[in-house]
Amino acid sequence: MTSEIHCDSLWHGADIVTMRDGKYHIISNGAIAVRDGKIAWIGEEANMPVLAAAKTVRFSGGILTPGLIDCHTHLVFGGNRSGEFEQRLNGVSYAEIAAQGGGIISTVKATRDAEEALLFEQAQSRLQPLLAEGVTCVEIKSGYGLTPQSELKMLRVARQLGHQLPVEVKTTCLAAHALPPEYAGRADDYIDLVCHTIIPEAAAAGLADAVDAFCEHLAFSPAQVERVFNAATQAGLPVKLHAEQLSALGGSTLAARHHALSADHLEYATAEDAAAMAASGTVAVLLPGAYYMLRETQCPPVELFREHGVAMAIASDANPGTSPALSLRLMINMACTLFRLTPEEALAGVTLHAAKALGLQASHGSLEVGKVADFVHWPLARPAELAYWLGGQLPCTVIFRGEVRQ
Ligand code: DI6
Ligand code: FE
Repeated sequence: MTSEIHCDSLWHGADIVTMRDGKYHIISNGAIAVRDGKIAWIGEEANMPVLAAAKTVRFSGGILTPGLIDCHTHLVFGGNRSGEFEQRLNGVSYAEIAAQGGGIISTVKATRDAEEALLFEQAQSRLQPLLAEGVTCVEIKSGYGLTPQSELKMLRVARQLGHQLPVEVKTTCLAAHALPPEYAGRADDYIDLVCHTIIPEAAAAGLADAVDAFCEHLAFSPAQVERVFNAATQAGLPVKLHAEQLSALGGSTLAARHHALSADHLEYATAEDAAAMAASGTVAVLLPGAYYMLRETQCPPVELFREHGVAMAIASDANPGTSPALSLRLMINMACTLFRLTPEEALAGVTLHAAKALGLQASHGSLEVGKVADFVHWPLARPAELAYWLGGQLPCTVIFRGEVRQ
């Protein structure tokens, strides 16, 4: 006797790029059955069991991929720095701009001054283009408030975006992003504030899913980052780190020692860092937008990450200073052209490996039974097209938690 499987919806008529194990693993003429927002069955349509589906959607060809995941953004901020971008291209030096109160501190000032509602509205307008190109999950960091009050304000805005828009949002407390001007010359005192007040308050309010820091000569030292990590662990939060972006300080090895979900940027990472990250399962998040905007010349050591078996993710790093990027698909292209990832590696970088960088690999990032039914239909011949087309808007249908997203 055949037992019918009951489900809410059935999707078929396309090839499925599952991204299981971070590989394409294509199912030709596939079908996906969804129940309670999760994948109840997936496989070749020809092998489908008897299904009673409340709704059936038939695509005429094309491919289905997991929903795209942007695992590193700073989407919430006040103002923007297009004026500085223009000044620099007109020959004004970075030091002169900084002396006029420009750079990251100008974003801190604009973010502190902005009402929560305005921050929400502006972040939403930057998030929309990401959603339109198939993003179903996004991480958003604080880090432009740098006071308990304004860091929590940024995190509340990030949470609200997740509550009001059809997208999964993970929030990260990046209070240790830059030294606020009122703490000039007293970095350790500011780290005290981060460890004793900002992180515990963000954690107690349920506003942070992780803690991040910026480990660099112009930001915080490995010793200061270690204090931040210890505070995060005490608050029960996993850690991540901006590491080895401009110089090799061993931040990624430090992150690995603290079982970090990810170390991000990594242009200057070494073989030792790669080995440490492999041992701890720390994901290497590569950010080609920042590399491009800063006209960096040293690429992250992709070959070392491959050799050591470090999972690589790709993200937008959307921020007003070094990566005003509003397209994750453009980042996929740049990861291939600038960093020499294969299109398959780059797609894994915005699906399974991005999920892993957020601690979500058990529920997101690939199309498998039991995972959340977040997927995208693209009227494309093969997944490499996602890496190939440069800019523009590819048509797509986004299915979020088992429902078509309008
Ligand atoms: N790395 C960066 O490149 C940015 N932050 C970071 O941690 C810079 C952010 C900014 O300039 O606003
Ligand atoms: Fe960043």
